[in-house]
Amino acid sequence: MEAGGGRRVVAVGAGLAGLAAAQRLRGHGSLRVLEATPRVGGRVCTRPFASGLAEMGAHWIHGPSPANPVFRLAAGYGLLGPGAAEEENQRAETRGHPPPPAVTYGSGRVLSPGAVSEARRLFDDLLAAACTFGGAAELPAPSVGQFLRAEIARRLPAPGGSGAARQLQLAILAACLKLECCISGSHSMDLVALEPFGEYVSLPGLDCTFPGGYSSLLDRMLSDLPDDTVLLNKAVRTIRWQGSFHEEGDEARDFPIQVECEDGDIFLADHVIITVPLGFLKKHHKDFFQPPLPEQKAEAIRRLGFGTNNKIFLEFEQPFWEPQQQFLKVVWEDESPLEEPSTNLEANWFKKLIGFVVLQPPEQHGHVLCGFIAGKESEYMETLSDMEVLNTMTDMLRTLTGNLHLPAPRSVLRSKWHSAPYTWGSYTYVAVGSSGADIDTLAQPLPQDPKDSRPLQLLFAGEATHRTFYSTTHGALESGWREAERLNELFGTPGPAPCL
Ligand code: 6YU
Repeated sequence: MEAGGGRRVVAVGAGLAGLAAAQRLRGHGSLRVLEATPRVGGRVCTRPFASGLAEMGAHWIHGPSPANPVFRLAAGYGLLGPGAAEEENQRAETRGHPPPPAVTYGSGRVLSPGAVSEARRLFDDLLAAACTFGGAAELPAPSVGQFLRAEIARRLPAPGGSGAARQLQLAILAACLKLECCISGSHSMDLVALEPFGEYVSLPGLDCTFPGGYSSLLDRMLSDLPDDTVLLNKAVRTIRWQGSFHEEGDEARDFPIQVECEDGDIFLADHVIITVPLGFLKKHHKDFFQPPLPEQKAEAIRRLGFGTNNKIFLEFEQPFWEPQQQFLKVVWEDESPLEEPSTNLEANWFKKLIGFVVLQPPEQHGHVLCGFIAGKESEYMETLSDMEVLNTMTDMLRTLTGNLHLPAPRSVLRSKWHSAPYTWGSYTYVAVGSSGADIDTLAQPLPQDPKDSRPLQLLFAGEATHRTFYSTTHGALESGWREAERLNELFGTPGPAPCL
């Protein structure tokens, strides 16, 4: 049986959005999900490392609470640890930051927790203020970064008394800005638009991880699909739409869409759900679609931001941190958000690293730190060898801890999302010059005319198409369900019961 009484559906990409769409269209026999790489999951990618697992992409369920579809699905599958089920955890408002306890290293010493939390409180207040400009007639600055820096200059005027205390506050605020770059996946917060910044919705709940790895969710979703639904190593080269492509055989007929793969395979379809990352669309949309996308959609693709956030995992023989410490933060004491950052990537790339999450529990993972680094420095890191990264991390940690004999890590593993040819970056942000409306435009199906006799030829899903949950797994999941439901409605067939 073919989808919706003979209609044929292809989904491009088997990340969360692609598998979510397949999940909701399940039962429609002709559905095919074409995935370029040898595995499902896309930016959800769990790898073995040390004695445990390393998440190369998505790490946490951000806001694990009933409003989060990833949380509901994972909990329904029984994939979460006992902590995640506690109602107290589900109510916590953390805005996505890893919880304390943390230690903050300055340049060769541990910084006073009081000084760190004073600066952090100021930053959190400013960040909350940055979320209040939705629909404002006049903006104090075009970008989040410019707004924050102007406010920092206003709140911390040039010193009368203790210049050293002010410099420390500025250095901590510079580190807060770098953390925000990782969260937004942008090189600088000066690239992130101020007006729509508050549109992103943070769900309540203490961020949690998957004890069996994030990929356990994708594996589970895949196992629910009929065999042969997902075809791996099947990179799509061109999608020809608004055409008339004839198929011979018992039920010979014309299809409006021809999907051509890099290996020469051809799939004819009535509907294609495109879930490739925005980074891929930015690079390839002109040749990927024939005819090309309407100008409005192409503009949205150009305007929206897609930056890099990478991880560096370091395995140690023995921990140099205390057992209760879960986050090692980094502050370079001579830095300030009021000065231009260094552009010498070769000499200073490592200074963009915000710190390390300690993978828990050590009985499962060994003694492993997971560092986060965003932006051009992160992209430069991808060009280095493992040994160069390991040596730089060792030198950096020796400088930060003041222990020149700190043993080097035993091994290193890092992500390289910027050079991944089917991703080209990490996740979406709303860049200066774009707005939430661009996300909606990207999400609109084609052809635009709802009265077209062959409607919903191209449908668009993926995290970049979710106006309030962009950049997250729950945004990706919900977008896949959304586009499947759009087709189910057209077919007049309800999808399978939603998973919880
Ligand atoms: C989250 C988190 N997280 C860290 C890092 C990264 C991401 N995210 P996919 O790319 O998965 O699938 C598309 C598929 O298409 C893929 O398999 C391709 O191979 C395939 N494809 C491409 N071209 C093709 C072709 N031509 N033919 C066939 N196939 C093709 N999200 O919830 N928690 O902790 C993190 C993190 C390093 C890289 C993350 C996190 C983002 C998610 O991973 C991501 O959104 C989804 O997996 C995407 O799924 P998809 O299906 O759309 O695409 C105010 C404000 C702030 C806004 N940001 C705040 C939130 C911060 C986000 N959190 C990030 C933090 C971490 C650590």
